[in-house]
Amino acid sequence: MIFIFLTCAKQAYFVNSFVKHINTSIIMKPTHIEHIGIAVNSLADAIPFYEKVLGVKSYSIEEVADQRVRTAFFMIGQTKIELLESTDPEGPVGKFIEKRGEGIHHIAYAVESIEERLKEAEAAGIKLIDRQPRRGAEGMSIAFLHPKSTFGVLTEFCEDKNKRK
Ligand code: CMX
Repeated sequence: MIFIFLTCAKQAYFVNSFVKHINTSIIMKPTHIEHIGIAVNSLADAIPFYEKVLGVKSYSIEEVADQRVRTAFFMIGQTKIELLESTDPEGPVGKFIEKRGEGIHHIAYAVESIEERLKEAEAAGIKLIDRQPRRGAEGMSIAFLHPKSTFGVLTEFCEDKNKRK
């Protein structure tokens, strides 16, 4: 009993010390995971795994010149998989693959009122890559938080302004 109590107390101590630099009174409440971005060397090589092995059809292939990537999207439930092929070795995905190889590149959360969410994130002490949203794939408004502020995970906020009432 004492052992369980000590273990729980130790865990609570570590969790508290881990998050103490963040203003935890801010609650952004993403509605869902909009997509998971996966960096690949080649869309042509990666798409067959998703289509033939997982059995999900790519519904869109789009170049996002601003981000120096070509993307392929798959819908799985409410969440998409976004494959990212670099169009420039000096772009964010080109550099990522050069350093780390293929793999999970970012997680995108669907949020409402993205401009407000960015202000809140900045107020919470999180380093922003984009202080203002920009246009991403599928016409979404997107903005990134720096992975050094988000425990090593490149984090994207994403809002479909066309869905706004
Ligand atoms: N996830 C986690 N860490 C990452 C990362 C990622 N995706 N990309 C880079 N890093 C880390 C690097 O490993 C490196 O860490 P160390 O200092 O410990 O080695 C550090 O961040 C700096 O990396 P870098 O290679 O020097 O790259 P930059 O600082 O020039 O850029 C980043 C990093 C995240 C600021 C840049 O990639 C960026 O602005 N990303 C946002 C835009 C983007 O990724 N667009 C592509 C997707 C677009 C879409 O979905 O449509």
